[in-house]
Amino acid sequence: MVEWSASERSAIANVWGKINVDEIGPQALARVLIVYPWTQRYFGAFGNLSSAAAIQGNPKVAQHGKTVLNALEKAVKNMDDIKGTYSQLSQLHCEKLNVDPDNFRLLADCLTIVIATKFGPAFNPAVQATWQKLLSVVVSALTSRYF
Ligand code: HEG
Repeated sequence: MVEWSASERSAIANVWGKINVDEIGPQALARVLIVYPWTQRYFGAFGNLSSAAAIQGNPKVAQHGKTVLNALEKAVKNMDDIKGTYSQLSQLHCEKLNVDPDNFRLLADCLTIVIATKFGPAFNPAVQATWQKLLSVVVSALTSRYF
């Protein structure tokens, strides 16, 4: 069971409150597809992913990036039961989508980089540590139905 202190809860709420899902979601997913090109294999139905510019201008990538970040909001709103919150989503990624769970961490890292770039000095090491704690619980929850 993950414990969250009052200051951790407020740091997460603060970061989340400054995130524009429609901007950060597309940027984070595009970054995954550009930096780790093997992840493109899951998005064969998304059309043109042939260059960084194509990925960044691809409306399906943008839409799915928003979907992913909207799902992340569920973790922020249910910090005391992230595993339960993502149980079905984990099963979907494992059994239907066949996504290698190592990729969850890659997405988490790209999201952190996008946020750090956007927020600048406000995203200080203490805030980063708490934010990454949240993402590591999310990654673990999304992986939980694989085993
Ligand atoms: Mg996944 C679908 C969330 C990482 C590949 N992803 C979805 C859906 C959600 C979601 C909410 C829609 C589910 C539905 O239709 O019921 N994904 C989600 C989160 C995270 C994540 C919260 C990590 C934080 N996904 C992820 C990664 C990959 C991936 C790393 C592959 C590299 N997701 C994937 C694919 C689909 C979804 C291929 C189906 C997309 C589609 O066909 O529209």
